Amino acid sequence: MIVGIVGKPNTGKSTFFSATTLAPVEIGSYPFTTIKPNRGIAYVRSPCACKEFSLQDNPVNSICLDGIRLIPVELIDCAGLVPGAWQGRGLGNQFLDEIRRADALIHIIDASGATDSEGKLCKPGTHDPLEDVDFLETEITMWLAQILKRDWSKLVRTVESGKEDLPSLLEERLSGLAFKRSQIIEAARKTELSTEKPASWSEDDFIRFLDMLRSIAKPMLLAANKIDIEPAEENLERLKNLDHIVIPCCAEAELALRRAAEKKLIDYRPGDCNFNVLEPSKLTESQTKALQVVKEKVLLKFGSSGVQEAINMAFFRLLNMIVVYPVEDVEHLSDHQGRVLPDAYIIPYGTTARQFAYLIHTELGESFIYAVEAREKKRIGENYVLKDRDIISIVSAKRRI
Ligand SMILES: Nc1nc2c(ncn2[C@@H]2O[C@H](COP(=O)(O)OP(=O)(O)OP(=O)(O)O)[C@@H](O)[C@H]2O)c(=O)[nH]1
Ligand SMILES: [Mg+2]
Repeated sequence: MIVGIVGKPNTGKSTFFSATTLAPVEIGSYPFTTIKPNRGIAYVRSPCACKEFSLQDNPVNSICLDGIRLIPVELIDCAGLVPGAWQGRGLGNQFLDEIRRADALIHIIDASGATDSEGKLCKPGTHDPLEDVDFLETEITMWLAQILKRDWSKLVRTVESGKEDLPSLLEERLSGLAFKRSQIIEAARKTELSTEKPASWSEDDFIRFLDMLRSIAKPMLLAANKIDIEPAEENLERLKNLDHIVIPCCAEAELALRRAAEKKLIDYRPGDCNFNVLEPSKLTESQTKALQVVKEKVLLKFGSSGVQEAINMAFFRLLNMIVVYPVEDVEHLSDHQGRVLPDAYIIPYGTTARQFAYLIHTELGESFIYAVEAREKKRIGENYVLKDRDIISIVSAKRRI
């Protein structure tokens, strides 16, 4: 699963991306700093099972920092999108193409209203960030409409002649966008449109359907960035009235904290609500001051910089994913080499024990016999639906993991 970082230019997308991936990407206070998308690895944060069992773990596919498990996930930092992009304005369709592969979107908003609709700097508070929410959604929907419009009447004729059904045709036509048949059916159901009679859809119905499909297949949350600049807090309250998850965010603060932690100047883990200065003598006066401002204006006020929370929300809430630990030995929670809780997988909720076995290794899925849930030491069958933070051992005809 991949999450796209999207929004109009100059809102802090690359700052957000860099803060979470620690990738050195270009950041600038002007529109279209990013032209080619950046791809990178960020981490979701989950309480590690090692703490619950008072064990010293040996993480392999993920990281454990003092009982907090950080599990790698993929992010794309997209180029900025301006109104009319679907008609080719700004970087136009190139941007829209980048979100094809994204399963969910984090919309970075300049909550301080210090950038206009094209991303040019303006006096804080002069642009209304609520407009940006509407515009981005419209752009994506209109882009979809444009893709489909070209051969819509042909699709309609094929459906009405009874040769093929609309969900299958649309899934095929939109395959590059990773839309699932079930999502297409859900969008039609929620908009009360008949997939058997698309000829009866008005132009308005067509757009309503695509707008619903977009919200189902590319779910989005809002990161109210630049929360450190007045009047972002006021706008945050207004953004919360919209029908979205909204997270106050200061990407710049997170970037400064992560960089200071990397240099071992402070003790800080992504998502923490505070930090400790480790080596006060190594900090310059202005660094100390800047960190103090971050602490007072962001961390203590909002509980975190919001960056990690946005990543977690995107994977755990928008994409409904869970964390599962595969082990071999349910007594010691270790693998065949004796490594304790080596791996943590992030997988969609609804995954069964057998499907999980397939995810680890095809052979393990094929020769699956049963699994054991480590907390209760209970035997579970192939259709057991895994829960968040389950620790399971899979017993197969060939080997045990
Ligand atoms: N005050 C403040 N400034 C921020 C914050 N996040 C980013 N910025 C600044 O906003 C400007 C734009 O940052 P970028 O990360 O390049 O923005 P972008 O959205 O990637 O821009 P494009 O690539 O042009 O679309 C830079 O000057 C950043 O330092 C924040 O949380 N607070
Ligand atoms: Mg950028």
